[in-house]
Amino acid sequence: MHKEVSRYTLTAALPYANGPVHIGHLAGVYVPADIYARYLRSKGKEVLFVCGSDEHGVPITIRARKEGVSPQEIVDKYHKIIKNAFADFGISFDIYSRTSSPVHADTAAAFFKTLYDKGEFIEMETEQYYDEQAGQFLADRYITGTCPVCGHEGAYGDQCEACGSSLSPTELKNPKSALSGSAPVLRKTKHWYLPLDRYEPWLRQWIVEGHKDDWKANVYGQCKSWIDQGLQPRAVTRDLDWGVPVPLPGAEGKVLYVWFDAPIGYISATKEWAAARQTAWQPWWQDEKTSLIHFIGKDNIVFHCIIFPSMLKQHDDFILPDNVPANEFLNLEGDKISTSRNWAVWLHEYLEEFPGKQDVLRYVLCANAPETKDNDFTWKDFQARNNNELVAILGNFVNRAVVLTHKYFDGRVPQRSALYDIDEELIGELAKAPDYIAESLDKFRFREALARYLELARAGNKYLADTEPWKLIKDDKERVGTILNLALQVVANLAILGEPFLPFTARKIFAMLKLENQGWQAGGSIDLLAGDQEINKAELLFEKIEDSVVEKQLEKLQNTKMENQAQQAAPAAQKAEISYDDFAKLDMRIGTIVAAEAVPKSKKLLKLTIDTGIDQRTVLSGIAQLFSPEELPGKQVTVLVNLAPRKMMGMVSQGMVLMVEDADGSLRMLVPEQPVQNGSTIS
Ligand code: B3M
Ligand code: ZN
Repeated sequence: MHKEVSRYTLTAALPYANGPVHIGHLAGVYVPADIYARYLRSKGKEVLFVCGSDEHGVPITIRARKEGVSPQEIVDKYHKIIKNAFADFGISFDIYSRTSSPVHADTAAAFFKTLYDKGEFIEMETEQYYDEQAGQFLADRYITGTCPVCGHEGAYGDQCEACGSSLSPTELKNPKSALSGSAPVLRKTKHWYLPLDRYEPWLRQWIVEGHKDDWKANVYGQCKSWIDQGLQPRAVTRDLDWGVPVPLPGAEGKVLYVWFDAPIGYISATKEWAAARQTAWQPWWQDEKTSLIHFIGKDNIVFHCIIFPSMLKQHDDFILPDNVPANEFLNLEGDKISTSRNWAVWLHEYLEEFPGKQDVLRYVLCANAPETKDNDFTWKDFQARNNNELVAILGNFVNRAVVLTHKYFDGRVPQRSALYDIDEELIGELAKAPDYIAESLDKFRFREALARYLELARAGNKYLADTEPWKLIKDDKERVGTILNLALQVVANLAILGEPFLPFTARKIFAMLKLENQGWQAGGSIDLLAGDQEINKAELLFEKIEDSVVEKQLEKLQNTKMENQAQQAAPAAQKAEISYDDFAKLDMRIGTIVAAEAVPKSKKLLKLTIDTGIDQRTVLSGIAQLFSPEELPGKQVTVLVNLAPRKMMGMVSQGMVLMVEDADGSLRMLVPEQPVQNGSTIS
């Protein structure tokens, strides 16, 4: 980005108010966004950091149905929980708003109306599924049926979770409404579409050519492939009774599509913030010198990089995002985080179990952030990072410097005298630290920034270990004074430079040193603390986490797993009887996987080449979540070899790998207990 920037508008994805937030949210979006916001503020930049609850859309109505309450009750409940959790973790939003607010309804409706009046929308009448018993049109998620690709019976109107194919509701076989269970009928309905196809040349120029070098590779790659595949008009309205009403005559019963209104929520939140301060909101969204940056998870890329910018562009008086540093996903103990399976570490629960340890979680999530690929959170790693890094390096160093100052100098910062080489080395390292860390932050490389920050604490720790002031104190108090002076200056720097990452810890260090945060630019200095200045007693920053604590957390997860299994419906009922001849028609054999590769655009499928003993053939199998392609060659599997070839994702699958479905829905491969010759039959 080469433009002159005089202020920053930072947005963090608006979480759906349909459940509490967990570590995946924090690691993917809110911790990096908060670090960035704090960093810019520390640099003296003008920053507005906005967020709020996303309270519209089908995710909310589905949750309400599940809990048997109204959508309003759902969003009221979760808005409060989410807002508190963010505040508890020090996520420093300037405003945390909500999309059910009146200012948002007005802002979103006006935005729609402006585009409508400019003739930007296409009006189209299509046929959509309608539930006659429930008396309403059905959102994609409210329709289930048999997947046309893999035959899975519980596929949704927008996606089959078994094979990963993205679907449209009319492709489902035997569609059923989730509202009443009845078969839906097709009815005509009118909607407004944003003609993304028309914006393609502009999008190509703006993103593909314009942001090749400054957007993260994962973000740029996704955008480019969307654009290369050709964009389609997108409906921006829905037949639903929950949302912002479409502000047109004759549009009763229609609301704005949640992905149309939600990003406008960033603007509404800004308006609300500005109104409360009686200042203007416009500079934050309409001044070319404002840098707009969206922090999101990877599943929101298309909305923030293609659809919302197109809306802003057509509105014609808004700035566009300079960057959209989206992250990948965080897993938990090797398994995808899932709200419905309660496979998560919930923020409010963490705080109950680890009171006062917000920074430990912030630290671990940043150190492990899924920046370039999906990553795994494990309790063992949490413990190791706490014990080996926060306690042993950062905490230990700060503690030693402060304790020794009290022991030898009555709690006053000693004066410095002659400097030795080892001192100059430390000073050199300190001097470069602010730019060194900033270089990573400016590129949204938060893990790297944190590692560089820890290097400074490590250098301080090593400095004390090498100079051994406790051995010198008897003979050379003056030298010890120099050492502790420098050590304390490093401690002060650790507070300044650590504040974006570890705000609670930084506050404690500032209090110990009786120091104000003078901001990032003051970093690198060895004159933050004046000689003879009094400091407070050492306060414990971090404490060791014992094995028993980690084991308790693992046990909790294990219980979740077992509860999930117990909750699963009873084993499926026995199917209709068949004759032996029916069975004998199945040609099932053991084969060996000779090659495996990912299938582009499918999260579930892998393309396997299997030696069946009869031939080598291609079989597409929905096991991508279970295995990476590298670990498969050489494994034996059971294959139904005489299943009619089927086309999936543009390839032909000649057979089916047999799988076992566990009670919790997880899949296992069915393999012989000992290797057998390829082609061996099952009977
Ligand atoms: N609520 C989706 C999500 O939580 C959506 C983000 C809106 S950002 C404008 O992943
Ligand atoms: Zn399927």
